Amino acid sequence: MSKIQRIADAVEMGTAKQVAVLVMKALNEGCDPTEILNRGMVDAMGVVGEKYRSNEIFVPEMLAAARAMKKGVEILRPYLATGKSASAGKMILGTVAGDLHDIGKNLVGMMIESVGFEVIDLGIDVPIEKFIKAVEANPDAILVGCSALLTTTKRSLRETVVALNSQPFRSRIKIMVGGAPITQAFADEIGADGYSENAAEAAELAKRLAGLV
Ligand code: B1M
Repeated sequence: MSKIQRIADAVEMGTAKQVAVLVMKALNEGCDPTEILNRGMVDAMGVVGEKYRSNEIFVPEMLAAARAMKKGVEILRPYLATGKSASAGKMILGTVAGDLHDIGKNLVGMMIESVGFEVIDLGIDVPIEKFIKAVEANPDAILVGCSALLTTTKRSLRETVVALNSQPFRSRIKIMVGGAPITQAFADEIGADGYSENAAEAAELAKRLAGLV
């Protein structure tokens, strides 16, 4: 069995300590950090999602897998982030109200930091007012990123973007959105400035929206 497959199995099993050991080992043996992340962990979470959908596993197992992936991402973080100085601008980021998923949002934050932005992460289940207050409290913020993972929280994402769009600070910020049920068409419909499908694209989009490329 390959090293990457062992990591994927440990993520699926939700054994965080084993994930930590296997990720360290794979890095020491020269595996590509992006490959570990995508093939070892993101793909494994896809399998976990499928198993949940077909009632093979339930929420506690899904939670254990999420904890295991987070442990692996913690170890990968210094290898994925390039450590460029934070000079590209400031971003406010959060998962919208009603939604507790944060692995994807955290990866997006990490990738955006790695291209030089300072990211203020408001966390999960972020009410509209908290996004607004954060932008007001950070007059140098130029980007707001909102993540939504549930079909049911697409509505919350819409309400958040609509509320941000009506604020006096709107002209100084760009809003980017993402998450598994979100599409470019939905982003356009709710009045966001940009959408990206994954964390790597999110970093490129952030640079574009900030006028850096
Ligand atoms: Co939940 N969950 N979950 N869950 N969960 C999904 C999303 C689901 C698809 C599983 C399934 O049914 N197959 C399903 C949603 C169905 C739907 O709405 N269409 C689901 C459900 C139903 C639920 C609950 C309702 C279950 C229940 O309680 N009955 C519940 C809801 C809780 C809530 O939020 N209110 C729930 C709970 C949970 C846990 C807490 C147990 C746990 C989350 C733990 C955590 O995040 N800390 C969990 C997990 C782990 C998942 C799955 C298995 C994995 C999510 C994940 O981390 N993916 C997920 C199934 C799946 O995705 N295959 C599932 C890996 C991650 C890297 O990908 O998050 O898509 P993703 O992020 C990507 C892109 O989307 C994009 O870039 C990221 C990185 O490449 N992206 C952005 C994300 N945000 C972005 C923002 C951007 C740009 C790009 O700009 C700002």
